[in-house]
Amino acid sequence: MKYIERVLAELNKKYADQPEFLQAAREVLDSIAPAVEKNEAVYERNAILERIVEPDRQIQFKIPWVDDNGNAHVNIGYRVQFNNSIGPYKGGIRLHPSVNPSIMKFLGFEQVFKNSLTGLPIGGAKGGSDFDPKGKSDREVMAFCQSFMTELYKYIGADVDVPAGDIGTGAREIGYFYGQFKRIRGVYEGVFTGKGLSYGGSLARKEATGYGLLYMTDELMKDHGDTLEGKTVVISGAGNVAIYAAEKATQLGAKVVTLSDSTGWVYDKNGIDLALVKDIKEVRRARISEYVKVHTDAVYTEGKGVWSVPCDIALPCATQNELLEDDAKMLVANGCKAVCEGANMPTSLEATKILMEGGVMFVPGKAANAGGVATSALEMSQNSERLSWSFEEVDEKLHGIMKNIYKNISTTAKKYGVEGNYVVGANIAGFEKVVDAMLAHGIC
Ligand code: NDP
Ligand code: 2IT
Repeated sequence: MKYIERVLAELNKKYADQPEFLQAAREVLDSIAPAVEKNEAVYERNAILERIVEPDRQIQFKIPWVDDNGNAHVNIGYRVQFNNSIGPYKGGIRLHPSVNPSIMKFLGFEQVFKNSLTGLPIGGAKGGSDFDPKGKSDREVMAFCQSFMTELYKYIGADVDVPAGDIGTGAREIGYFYGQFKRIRGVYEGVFTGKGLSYGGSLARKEATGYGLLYMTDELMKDHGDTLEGKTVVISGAGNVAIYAAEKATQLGAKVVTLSDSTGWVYDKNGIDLALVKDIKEVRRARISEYVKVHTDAVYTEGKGVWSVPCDIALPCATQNELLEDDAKMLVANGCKAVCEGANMPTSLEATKILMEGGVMFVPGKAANAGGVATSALEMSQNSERLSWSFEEVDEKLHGIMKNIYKNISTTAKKYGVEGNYVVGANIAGFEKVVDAMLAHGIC
């Protein structure tokens, strides 16, 4: 595969300082080899790979804001508009101190393939800032969000680029972003998704990523003659994705025994009490350690550790590279049957290899967590027709979309002779649709 190797070598040289982006690019390029091979001459002549790994544009800007003591601060804001071949740019806004150009680019790149897999007309983008909402007052978060949008509004629009939530960006932040956009632009349009229900949000968007992850896991189990009923599930994270993954897993008859945050993790052998977690995380914005103050027989441990708990199914739902080689070895040794990624790229390349070689079924994030952005696209549709669908209607569509994604990635894997390899299936299926549009559009 000379073409892929050349493009990867060039990327490694050009972006040596962007490890997360290189990791995401390597995973995709390595696994699409059988599809590229079939069309190598056409792809190479049209520089398809060189064009697909380079964002259309990357915007970086200054975000000055004032804290409650009157002191000014400056954060960096980003929007990476990666590829709009199949629809307007679409992807979340991450607010976390670790945000940098490499993380923005890896997330934007993944989003291109994920959005393609949803079957809906959305291109790929990502944005964010190194601002940390943790420990800030509501007024400070508002000041930051207004300053962020005062720059970003120039580059987005309902038919141009539609941001949404991600780590650190929830209902509160989206409200402030949307309010400032409306104030500056003077238009009321579906420029954001994940909006509140009173101003154009969609029912079931809050639940969509976690629910979608479980619809995918359910399809996977059923396809292998099994169910979620009675299974022990280990989940990392305690945010939007983790909470609603735990909720749907419980509804489908499984028992979720762990959740975590960046400080530590809880193990509750009786099954996680989700009403309590929602109160701790969604209402009080507190640490997961609060859990054991109520459930004194549950165990709280500082640091990482959820993957050491024996389980049937593991769902990483916190952040990138949170499931590494040793974790994968423990999961295999403990007889874990499936790992489905709720987060974006939570499993390192080495860990993925260990899991797959160890017989663990593995569904990558771009397929498994696509329910969030798919429901965002449903929110865009509702905004366009100025109607709101019922929870059941949206949830049913989400369920159908996740079933289709599973079918698509499993038949694609089969078609290329690697049955059960959902990494290859997802990457090729996502890639082929985008490339088809890129070829149709000419060199642009
Ligand atoms: P939230 O901010 O709601 O929750 C994130 C959770 O992960 C928190 O419990 C947080 O702990 C933990 N976490 C975040 N960063 C780290 C870190 N560096 N180390 C350890 N723990 C960490 O985010 P979401 O639930 O929305 O997102 C979780 C993942 O899912 C991300 O990878 C995101 O990109 C992905 N995703 C999100 C979608 C969505 O619709 N929201 C859609 C598809 C994917 P703490 O609070 O202590 O920081
Ligand atoms: O990673 C993701 O898919 C998201 N954070 C959701 C993006 C969206 O536009 O809903």
